[in-house]
Order: sequence, then structure tokens, then C-alpha cells
Amino acid sequence: MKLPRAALRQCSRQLRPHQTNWPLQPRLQSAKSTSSIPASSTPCRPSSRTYATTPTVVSAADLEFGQPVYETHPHMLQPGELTPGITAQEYHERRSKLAFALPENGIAILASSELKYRSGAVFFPFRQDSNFLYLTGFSEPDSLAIIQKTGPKPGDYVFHLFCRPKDPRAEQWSGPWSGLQAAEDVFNADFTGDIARVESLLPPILRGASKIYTDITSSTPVTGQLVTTLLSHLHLPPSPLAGLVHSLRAIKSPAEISNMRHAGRISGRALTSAMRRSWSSEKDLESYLNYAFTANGLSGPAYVPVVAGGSRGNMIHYVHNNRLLDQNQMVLVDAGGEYGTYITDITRTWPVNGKFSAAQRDLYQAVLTVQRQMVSLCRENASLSLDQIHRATEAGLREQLTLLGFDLSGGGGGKMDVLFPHHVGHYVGLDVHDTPGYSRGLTLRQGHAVTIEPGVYVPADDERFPEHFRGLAVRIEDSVVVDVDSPLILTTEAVKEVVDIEALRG
Ligand SMILES: [Mn+2]
Repeated sequence: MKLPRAALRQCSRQLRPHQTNWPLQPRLQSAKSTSSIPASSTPCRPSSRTYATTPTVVSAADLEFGQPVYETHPHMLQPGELTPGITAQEYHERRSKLAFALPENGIAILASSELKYRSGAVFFPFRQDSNFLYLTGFSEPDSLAIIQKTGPKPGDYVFHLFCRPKDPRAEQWSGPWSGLQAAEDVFNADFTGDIARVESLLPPILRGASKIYTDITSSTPVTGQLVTTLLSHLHLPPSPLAGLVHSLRAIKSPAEISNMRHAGRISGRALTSAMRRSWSSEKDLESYLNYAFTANGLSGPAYVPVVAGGSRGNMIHYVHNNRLLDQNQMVLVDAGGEYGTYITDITRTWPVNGKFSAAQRDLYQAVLTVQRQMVSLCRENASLSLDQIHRATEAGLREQLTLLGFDLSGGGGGKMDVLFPHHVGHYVGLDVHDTPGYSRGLTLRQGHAVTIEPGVYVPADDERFPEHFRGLAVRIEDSVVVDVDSPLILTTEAVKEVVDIEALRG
């Protein structure tokens, strides 16, 4: 069977630039005349109080979608983009690469996230499943994406997107969603259908499959029971899909790197502005950062930040952020913003009063020296994995701490596990801990995006360590993209040299 290729239609939105009229089903259904004049250009005549309201065509700019699209949000998206910085063409290429990796007649099925509730009727802002988002750009719950391989060449695939049909009455309560027509016209689905009818729509698609890849289980909301029952009836035991998608996600495209650099630049500047000011409470500092990320063009904080004064920095994920700050202590801040669903991950530690004490400076400088060395290894021609950089970090910190008078001999290994209890880094991208399960033992290559975040956490009450360092916690973290012969540091605007930090309050 010859099926249409998504590639043939993936530029369709460029044929409908801003202000261009195009037909959409909901308006057509309510049309009562055949006027060809769009409502937006019809003058209102106050004297007669008559309104021309029934165009046969309507500008996309006059419609509501479930997420920003270029026609409605030209301040957020460029022509051709489905999400900030990422074009419809790139989404097509991602699906194409996934399909290419599937066996003949293989099918991948992905379920969207569902709206999650905080308490009672209070819900969290919706966040699409990262793999679903990566392959579709479609950010709505109650959706199912199917990528069906149709031939041996790149681009030989069909994309089905099942979602919610437009429903003005329901949308009046929930806010708008995009509907089936937009699934085709905007998101380039070859076929679409009502998610409520998936029970009858899915079997004909799956029947010819040689192998199914999916991470849907019977406990996946909305479609889980249905999909798993169907697969068992069709005798198609599914294989996990996440690993295939993560292999694609792990290597960032130029557009993704650009988004991450944008998030890193704005977030880094916010951190530096925060360091310039004097703070008396963790909560004020947290609020400032969240505001600064958003006010400067990011969509918001990428994760719940750590704002930890003094020895609270020893708790790696301290997020209460509700104590007062002691002017003689340091504050450890792990905070980053998000842009186009791409995150940045930064940690800085600085003296609350703007000037390092001798012990604070020594410990800080030890961590910084190692952090800089490890960042410099994030290049393809170093041929190292994150795990190998982690071992180099341990060796580097051991050397630096010994110079500072730490006795790491004898049971030194155990002591290092106390002082540096976490891995030096992780992959970053759409998620903070990106592509979970993707091995840190793989040699880094161009396009990998990682954090480098060594830390030293000296317990307040452990007499094995020099007294003047007890209770101090230092972590320094940058997000970095691996290039061939150099690292691209995404978060360089967050200053980290001792002299630069102290100069901010000069
Ligand atoms: Mn991190």
C-alpha cells in the first residue's frame, strides 16, 4: 500500500502565513452564509449595528489552539516552528529517524501525559511526556501518537495522532485545545481521529504490524488498558520504546542547542544578578530567581530550586527554601530556567555577605579548580564518558582536599563518599535528568549535553575533617554541550571565579 509521506506536507503551514485565510471545520459548521469576506477585515458600522459574522474561511490567527502556534503567537514562534526554536521539519525528521530504526512494518505507540492533580480539583500546569513531545511537538493530554514504518528509506513512515475533537462547550471551561483539523494541518499528522474512538480506530492500524514498540502499560492513564488488551489479542507482545527515542534525544540538534543556550544565558544572568544583591531569606532569593527567569523570556523555572543557606547545602535536594540566611555563611543555589521545554541546570555557591572567608574561599577554589578541569574534558577528542569524568573528578577532589589538610588516607574511600556523594553529572535536555537509562558509560560525542557539577559537602559534626571546613557545602554546576575539540558552556553568564563574585558587590 502506498501511503502519503508526512514529508510532503510538513511545510504546509508556510503556505498559510499570518493573515492567510484557511478553512477550519468548527467555523464551517456554524457558517450560515457564503460570504467570502473574513470577519477580521469586515468593518463594524455602529450606525446600523449590523455585523458580518459568517465567513466561510477564517484566519488561523482568529482561532484558539491548545498551545502557541505561529499564527496566534508570532511573538513566541517563528514561521515554520511548532514549538519555540523547533520547526515542523525537525519534528518530521525525528519521526523519520525513529521509523528508520524500526524493523520492517514496525510500529511505535506513544501515550501523552495526563493532567496531574495537586489536591482535589487543583491541578498542576500540564507537561507533555518528553518522548511524545520530542516526536510530535503536540502538547495536549488525552492523545495517542503512532509512528508506522512503511518502507526501508528515511521518510517512509505514517504518523497518526489521536486527540480530542474541538468541543466549544468543554473548552469554555478548560481553555482551548487544538482539535483534529489542527492535528493534520498544524502538527502534520497523516491521519487523525477522536481519542474516544481509539478502540475501533487502532486495530486496523496494528493488524499489519510485525513488531510493536511502546512504553504503555495497563496502568497508563486513558489508553493503557485498551492498548495492552488489544496488543495481547493481536498476539503482539510489545518491546520497550524509550531506549530507541532516548538514543535520538541524547544527541542534540543545532536548534536544540540554541534553545538550551538561550535558557542557559538568561538563567546564568539571573544567577549573577542574584549574587549581586544582598539576601536575608532563602524564600526571597528563590522568588527572585523564578521571577527573573520568567521576566526575561523563559517559560519559568525548570525544576524546584535548591536555595540552601549554610550547612543545609549538605542536603543535596534541600528544597524547603524557607530559612533565614546567615550573613557569615554561604548559600548554595541550584536553579535553572526552561525555554521551549529545554532546560538548563546551574548551581552556584557564594558568600551571603558577598565576601568569602578564608576557609570558604579555600574550599570553593578547590571545587572550582576541579570543575574547570572536568568541563574542559567535555569534548569528543578527549574520548571520555561521564563515568570516566566522574572518576577523574574524584581523583581531582581528593588531591585538592589533601592540599587543604584533609586526611583522606586509610579509609579514604569512605571519606570521599561522604564528601562527594553524587555523580559528577548527568545528561540534560528536555528533562533535567535527560534520557534516563541512557548509559553514562558511553564515550561523549558531539551533541551530547551534560552537567558538570562536582561538590564537596563537609558534615557539621564529623571530626574526621578539619574543623574550619565543617558545615561548609560547595557545589558548582554548568550545563555543557560536547563539541569536537572544545566544550560549549551553556551557562557561562553565571559568574564563578572568586574575584568575579566578590567584585559584584564591589
Ligand atoms: Mn544537575
